[in-house]
Amino acid sequence: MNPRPHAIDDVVAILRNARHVVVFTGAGVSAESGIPTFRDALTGLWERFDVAELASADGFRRDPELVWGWYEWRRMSVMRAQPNAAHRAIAALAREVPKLTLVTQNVDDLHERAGSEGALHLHGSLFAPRCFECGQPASLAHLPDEPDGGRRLAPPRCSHCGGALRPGVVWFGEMLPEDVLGQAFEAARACELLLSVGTSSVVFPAAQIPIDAHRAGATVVQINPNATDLDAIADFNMRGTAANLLPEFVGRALPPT
Ligand code: BV8
Ligand code: ZN
Repeated sequence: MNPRPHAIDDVVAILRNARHVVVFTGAGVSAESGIPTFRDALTGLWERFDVAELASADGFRRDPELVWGWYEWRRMSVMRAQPNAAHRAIAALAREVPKLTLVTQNVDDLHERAGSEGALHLHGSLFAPRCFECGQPASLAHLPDEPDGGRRLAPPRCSHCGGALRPGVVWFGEMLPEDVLGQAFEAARACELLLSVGTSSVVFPAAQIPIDAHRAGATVVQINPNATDLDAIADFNMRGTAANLLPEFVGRALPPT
């Protein structure tokens, strides 16, 4: 269902007058680049595992080759994907509004490849592995090895201590990077408008960002084809996809080039 036309006009008017806009993204913003969202990613070969088996330190300790293989498969699919119109619209918006803070739960680099700078990655990145033992950052072979057979892949070894490398993401049960999370909450409490794009709003503390923006008096606009827990507090719930709706907002809010 397309959002009510006047609702888009209202949001465009707010966007035009906002001094500080926060854009808060989840896996849905990369869906139209062909990247499965977090729950979709647990399909196919991995459908018999639950998230705790793959996206947790215990899961990695239990089976490092399964977990490393899953993340390398995801990194490979990101490297083969392209940013979509939603990523590009967010990058264009940042060039036009006085201040834009991009806060993402995503671990892909599609915002950066679309031209966004300084994105706050609450849950880390597929492109910043580190040693599971000593924490030493490591670099990865440009293209991952093709995970063999059932997608199992032995993690490379740390050059410093010989420990296994782990993905540079925040797993369930792990703390988010404190400085990044602090900056995200600060922006949420200072902005006039927060656009929540493509997130199920179920994972905390990230899901607290739009709630704090709302409590601080910001207008909260949600873009998602489905209902989420954020529906209850969003001022506008736009039922649609990121690559369709964001370019429309941005196109109407920005002066014609
Ligand atoms: C922590 C990186 C504390 C890894 C991820 C109860 C209350 C509060 C907390 C908890 C609680 N119970 C458990 C917890 C803790 C837990 C949590 O929140 N669990 C949830 C399940 C309840 N949180 C944690 O563990 C966090 N750490 O709390 O530490 C602590 C305290 C003491 C000591 C130590 C620690 C850490 C959470 C981070 C986990 N890592 N990602 C990786 O990527 O592998 S989270 C991961 O799942 C994603 O990053 C994403 O944020 C989240 C949800 O995944 P998805 O649903 O796929 O993605 P998304 O949410 O973005 O949803 C997709 C949406 O897009 C859908 O709504 C869909 O409709 C929409 N969509 C689809 N297509 C489109 C679209 N939208 C627009 N356009 C489209 N085309
Ligand atoms: Zn090490």
